[in-house]
Amino acid sequence: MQIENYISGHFQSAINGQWLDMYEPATGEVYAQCPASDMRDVDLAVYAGRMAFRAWADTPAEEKFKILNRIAEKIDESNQVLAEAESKDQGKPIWLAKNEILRAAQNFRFFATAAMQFSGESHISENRAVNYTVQQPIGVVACISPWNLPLYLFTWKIAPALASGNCVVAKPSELTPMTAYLLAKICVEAGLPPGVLNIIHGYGHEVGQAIVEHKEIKAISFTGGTSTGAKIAATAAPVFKKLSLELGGKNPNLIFADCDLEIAVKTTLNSSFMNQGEICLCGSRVYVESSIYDLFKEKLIAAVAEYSVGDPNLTASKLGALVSKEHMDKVLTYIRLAKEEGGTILVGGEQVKLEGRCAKGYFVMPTIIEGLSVNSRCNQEEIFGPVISIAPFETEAQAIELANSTRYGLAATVWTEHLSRAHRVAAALEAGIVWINCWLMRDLRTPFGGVKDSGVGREGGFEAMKFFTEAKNVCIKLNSATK
Ligand code: TXE
Repeated sequence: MQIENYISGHFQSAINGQWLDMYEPATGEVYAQCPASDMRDVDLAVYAGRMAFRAWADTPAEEKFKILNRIAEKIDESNQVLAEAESKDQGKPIWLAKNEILRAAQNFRFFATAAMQFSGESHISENRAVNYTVQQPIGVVACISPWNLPLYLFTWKIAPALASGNCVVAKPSELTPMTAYLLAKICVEAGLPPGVLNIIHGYGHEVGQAIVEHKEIKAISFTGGTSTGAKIAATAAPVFKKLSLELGGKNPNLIFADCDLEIAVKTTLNSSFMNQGEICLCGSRVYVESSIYDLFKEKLIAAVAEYSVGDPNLTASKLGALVSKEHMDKVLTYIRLAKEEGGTILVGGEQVKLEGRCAKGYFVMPTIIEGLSVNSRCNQEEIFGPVISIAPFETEAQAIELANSTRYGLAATVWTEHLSRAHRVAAALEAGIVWINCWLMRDLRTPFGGVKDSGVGREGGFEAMKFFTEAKNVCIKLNSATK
């Protein structure tokens, strides 16, 4: 099976006729191909966006709402098909994919409404002038997304870009292009005008780089690795393109002795290992107040035993396959490094060899490592797999210091029933998102993004609508009373 680029409302292969193989992580087999596009396909897509821009920008907000909401409805109608495709392409369990596809529809529904709510401001200057701010769409913008939550993160960028009146050139990860291709088909069915959204496939360092370099693309919304984000910034900054960079994380999970222990253990299991640990918001460094350290550790280890790794098609599988052989090898290398750095593997630490159709799949046990120093590479670098480190802390101050001890600052989780402590710790943490007594609770109106090496800018709600528009202030002088 060969999937195609979606440009100007049509499906077509790359101009160069090149293809790249798509693997099913659960079986290690090639199951399809996607275009290996290059600069020429980007030129076509940008031209299509330019041709469609004025009509789309001028489309009344209610009409934009109807089309974007229709896309949301069609995503919901295709939930099972999209979930199976996502699971096959990325390796995650189907039950988890179904939830993510639900959230992809919510992205389109949420920003469909934003199209009708988003507006500018006005300022009256002491009766001498009226100022009004217009949020004008930028034109043709780029959305580049990663392989961990493919359709969810793809729609998270595309929906606000379209709702704010832009035309889009979008590139999913070459590791997980399938649901982006299926979304293109849904957009045709929903009546999205040709050229408003253009989806091109291919390698990041080729067609991704070509998108970033294209002189007509004035804003780039990117989610992916910190090193890639730096490369994109180096290309885009000298030509003053707007950048939204959602990058890596190494998120702390602080467990205080006064927490609700059962809930903290149960949620920590998910925040540590959900989606095979391939979520930038996962809490990969667990710090526990020393008075409950042994008890918490014992309960967490016991709970991990229930967290089965298996065929993503099976409902019983909590964890599926990692996204690629290269990524599995990277994660296993970090586990070996952890031992060299003095860590002790409390549970897991091995590749999982399954039988039958998954015998050649990329599976790794959920792994808990104890005894790593705060500055060890395994505590400083994003592993992005089902691997966490655990360690005790003595005081609140020490917990905060440990939490803030990496180059990243994306998210943090705090478990305490002490109200003042919750606010105090949240204020002190270097993170863009802090969850107290919960994890991954998401309100799409809230700002989403990190500090330090976790990125630049915020997505979500009107933050996203502002990113994809330029604010213009118009100041009208009021004539004096005599005229
Ligand atoms: O990201 P990449 P990957 C982290 C995690 C993971 C690492 C690499 O540590 O191991 O990033 O993951 C495109 N110009 N996160 O390989 O390489 C690429 O084709 C333009 C955290 O997915 O950054 C893909 O579409 N585009 C992250 C997208 O960028 C380029 C989630 C992401 O690829 C490009 C995923 C270039 N030069 C990974 N090079 C999070 N914060 O959620 C690549 N791309």
